[in-house]
Amino acid sequence: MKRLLVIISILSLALVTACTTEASTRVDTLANVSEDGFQDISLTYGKFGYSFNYVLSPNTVKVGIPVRITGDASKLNGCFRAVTVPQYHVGKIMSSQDSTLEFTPTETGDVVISCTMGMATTTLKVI
Ligand SMILES: [Cu+2]
Repeated sequence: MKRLLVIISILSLALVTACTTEASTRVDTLANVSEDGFQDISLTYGKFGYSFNYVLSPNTVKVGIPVRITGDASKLNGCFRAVTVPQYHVGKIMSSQDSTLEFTPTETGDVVISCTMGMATTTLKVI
């Protein structure tokens, strides 16, 4: 019984570490503005500990300039393809024919990007 408790506490500690590592190792990378006036962001996914989540590259944009998110439809599977940006009321099921989402951030802060079921979720930083 005591051994079980020890195992459980080690496991939960590992989980907490895995979750905090992602946030604390985030490095902000600012998007360039393309010739047609968009801040281009690519969206794919990566493995964090035992779970998968979205990865944005770059992950930071400037307020007031249109943002274009392009999903990697060849890698996104299942509900991870159903990408939404609730704050700006846009969403799309990414496919090889159509894998872009556009919106213009109107305020600074973190914009949540998630799949419709909320299993994958990340933030785009607006400065
Ligand atoms: Cu989902």
